[in-house]
Order: sequence, then structure tokens, then C-alpha cells
Amino acid sequence: MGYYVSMHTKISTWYVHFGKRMIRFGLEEEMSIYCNQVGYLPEARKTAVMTEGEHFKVIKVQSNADEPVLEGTARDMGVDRASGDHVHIADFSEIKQDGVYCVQSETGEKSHPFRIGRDVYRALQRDMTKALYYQRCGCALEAKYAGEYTHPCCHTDDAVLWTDHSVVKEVKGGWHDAGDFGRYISPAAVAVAHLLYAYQLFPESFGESLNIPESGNGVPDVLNECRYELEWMLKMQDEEGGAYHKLTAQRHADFIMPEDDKDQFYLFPVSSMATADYAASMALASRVYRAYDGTFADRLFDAALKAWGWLEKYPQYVGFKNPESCNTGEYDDVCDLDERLWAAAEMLVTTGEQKYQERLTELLQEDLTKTDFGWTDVSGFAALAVLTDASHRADADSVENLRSAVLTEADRLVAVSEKSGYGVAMEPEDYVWGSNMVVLNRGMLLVLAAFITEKKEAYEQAALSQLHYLLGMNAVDYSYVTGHGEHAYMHPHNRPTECDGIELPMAGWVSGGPFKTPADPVGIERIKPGTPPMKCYVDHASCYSLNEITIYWNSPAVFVTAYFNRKQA
Ligand code: 9MR
Ligand code: ZN
Repeated sequence: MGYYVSMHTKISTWYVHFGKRMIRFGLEEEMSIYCNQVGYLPEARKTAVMTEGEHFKVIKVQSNADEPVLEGTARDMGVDRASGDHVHIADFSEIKQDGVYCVQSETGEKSHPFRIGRDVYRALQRDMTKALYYQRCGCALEAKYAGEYTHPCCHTDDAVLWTDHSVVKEVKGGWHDAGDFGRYISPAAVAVAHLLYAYQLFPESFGESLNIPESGNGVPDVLNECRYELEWMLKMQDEEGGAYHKLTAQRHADFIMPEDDKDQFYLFPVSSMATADYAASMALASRVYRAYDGTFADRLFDAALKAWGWLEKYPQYVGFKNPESCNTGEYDDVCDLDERLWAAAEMLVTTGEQKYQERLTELLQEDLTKTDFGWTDVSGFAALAVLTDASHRADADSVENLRSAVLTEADRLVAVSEKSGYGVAMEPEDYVWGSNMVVLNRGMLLVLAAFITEKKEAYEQAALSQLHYLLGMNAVDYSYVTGHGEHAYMHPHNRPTECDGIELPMAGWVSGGPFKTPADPVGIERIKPGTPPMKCYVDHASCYSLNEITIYWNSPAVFVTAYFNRKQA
């Protein structure tokens, strides 16, 4: 194992790399050049943001040639509202040759190095997908798949109903939702849907093995991994067809390894939101798995149908609120119409039956966004289902309705992105808890717009800008994906990562990212009032409102990168 030393930020931060491990020391001064630390595709627009100086050079890293590959003047963008920074944009799109480069400003400062190449996002997509394997609950993580991040089997005891402790159920399996050990239906449905659509639309991006227990069984590994979650979801349905809102303990566990958590887990009451998300994701999954395993596809479809039956029986909103004594995730929602819309769309695309078309038509009249892919607002999935359906099962009016919603929002996002000094499709008020999910869901919408239209380039470019932001072209100079980028964040709020005694977190985890009103004690203490939204971030393991990881923050990142990893892209 060799080591090398590199110096990147102003004069004072040194990085020593020992094989995989990197130790950073020295006084960290603020950077003033921000780039996508992972890299850029050869044909794409390539920019870096500078907050000092106007003139820049691009140089090849580790080459003896002192000659810059390019010199230029950065474009003055004025003050960026979300960061408060006065920024200049250095455009080096004309460099297309594979290699490792950095941008140097007139002050002599160098950016982090980045790569230009066709495959710059491949390992990123693989690690972000493999990350879900590390969330597997109810089984041991073995060294041959997990490397050093092993742990014995966790959470194997039966659960009981919250409302009646005498009812005992075996509900083992699934993925831990996040830095906590809970498992929740809406987040699960959404995460699986991001991944299944990514696979369905861009299958050629999923050829690589993830090295998981099922690898080599003839099924793409992304489907193998999702099946682990789906098998658990199949257990989360009650006799009437309703989906239990969540399976968690009463209180979040301390910072302990999963196998040491012996708390009783409870099945919390059915909600209409969870049941509609459940019907939708099960219907979608039944279509995707049909080609590989008809019996499994039938089980998924039966579960979807049963959940649909529940939705018909209970047409009114059935919400969920945490009981007072319970502090695990709530995932409450005040409106279930977007979830019902998504379910109608998936059932229609799966079966072609008229009754689902009627329900879809009815719900499309509601005042819904039709462009979101988060756990609260799933309406964008209805658009995704209908607009990418190769058998064109929805009627022309529904298609037009959804298509125009998608394109209107995509045009708005392109404009927001172009106005932002950092190229991100976010207004200052959009920096909520898990803002990176908003960034990535917007990236998904832009990808969908590119996928269904001729105005491809503008949408693609804006979608890529969201990845650039995530991977370091942002006002805090962090790559928000562990293990990817020279200055990737290091301290996710994730119990195993904090407790396993291993210095580096596993690679491929997307951080929740900046939150304009931090809600955890360390975040509140460290972030001064008045800090611009894009800078409300701390890389600290205690910051659950700024630096947690979740399955549904990784999954949209997989979707976006899979689009750019297509062979013909
Ligand atoms: O991602 C959720 C975010 O949108 C909410 O604002 C926040 C507070 O309700 O909860 C987040 O979800 C957390 C969940 O409740 C429990 N598991 C970890 C999730 C990420 O922080
Ligand atoms: Zn577990």
C-alpha cells in the first residue's frame, strides 16, 4: 500500500492518502473554487464556480507540462441568493480529452482535481446502489460482500401490533430506513420506485455486479437488492389489504450496532398514504419482475390488488400521527390524493383496465403538482408511469395533462438553475431538511423531461448541474457522497458508521445536506443565525437534520446517474 501527499485548498490543508484511507490535516481555509470533484462527461458543459478572481486556467494534474490546457475569463453572475456569494463561472466545456485536471484561479489557488471521461459516474452509481445492501435488516452482513463493514444478524424478533400487543407477527427483513433502524412503508415504496424506474428506463446502466449474495443468479443486481425490500413489504399488509404505516421501536435506539438493538418493534396502524404508496410500488414491481420470476410477479400484483381494494373501501383520508410516547419517524402527510393518483396510474399501466383510467381522470382534476418524487408528494410517479408506458394505456387527455405539467415544471427548473450562481435548481426557501433530496428529485424531473422530448439538451444540462452541485459545486465545497470526490463528507449520521470503529464511512451515501433552519442541537449550535441557506451544513455525525443518510436520498441519485451512464448517452 503506497501513500502520496497532495495539497489542494489554499496553502494549508494537506491530505495523506494511504491506499483507501485519507487523513486530512492542517488548517482548513476556505476554498474559493468549487467544481464537481468526481468529474465531467466529455461532451457535457463543464463549469466551476469561483468566488475570488476572474481569470482562470485549467491544468492537467500530475503531468509535467506546465502549459495550461485552457485559459479563460469567468462570467460574472453577481451575488447568488442562496449562498450570499458573489460568483464567477469558469466554463471549460471545450476540454473533452480524458484526463485528470484542476482549475487554477489568478490568485494561484487550485480546485480539487476532477476527471473528464465517459465513465466518470460509473463507480458512483455502483456504490450508491450497493449502499442499500448495507441497510439490510434481519440478516448478517458477511465480509465477502460487506468488506470490513460486517455485522451479525439484527432485528430478528417478531413484532407486535401497537394497538394490540397480543397480536404477534413475523416481519423480518427490509432495509433500515436511514441512520435509525426503523422501516417505514412510504419511504420504502418511493425508494424502490426510483430504482425500478431507473432500471426499467436505463437497463444498460445496470450491467455491473454489486457483489451481493444474489449476484450471478441471472437477475440484474439492482433488482436483487430491491427484492430484499419488496419481500419485507409483502409482509407489511394486513388482512384487509391495508399497509402498516411503519415498523419501528417506540423510541430511536442509542448509538449502537443494529445487532445490539433489542428493543421491541411495533407495527403501527394502517394509513391511506402508506397503502396507496404500497399499491403503486407493488404494481410497478410486478411489471418489472415479470420477465424474471412470474410467481414473484404474481405475489406482488396480488398485494397491489388487495391494497387497491382497501383504497376503494376507505375512500377518505386515513392519516398517521405518532402516539405521544413515540419519537421514531412519523412520515405524516396531510393529503393522500397524490398517493392515490400514483396508485391509479400504476394499476392502469399494469392492467389497462378502464376503472383505473376513470379514477386517474378523476384525480387528475385535483390541484396536485404531478412533478414530485419525494415521500410526501409522490405525484411525479404518476407522470413517470404514464409518460414512459410503452403500451400507451392511459388516454390522450391524461397523457397531455401529465406531459404539460412535467414540461412546465422542467422549464421552470431550467430557469432557476441558470439563475443560480451554483447552477442548482433551488431557491433559497427550498433548503429544507433533506435538501439534497429536493435537488435530486428535480434532477429526476429534468431527466424525465429530457427522456420524453426533443428539447433534450437544455433539460439534460440542467439535470447534470444538479449532480455537479451534489458532488462539490456548492458553497461549502463538500461532495455530498461519501467516498466520491477529494473533499467528500466523512461523518454521516448513521448508527453503524458511528459504532463500527472503522474510520471511513462506507462509500456511496448521499447526505441530507444543508437545512436553512437546522433542527438538531449540534447544528443549531454551530450554524449562526442568518447563515445563507446553502451554507447551513455541518459534517458532523450528530447532525441528524443536516447529515443523515436515507434510502430515498440515495435512490433518486441512482436514477439520475443511471441516465448519464447509458452507453449511448
Ligand atoms: O426525511 C424526513 C424529512 O423530510 C422530515 O422533515 C424529517 C422530520 O420529520 O424527517 C425525515 O425523516 C427521518 C425519519 O423521520 C426517520 N428516519 C430518518 C429520516 C431522515 O432524517
Ligand atoms: Zn436491523
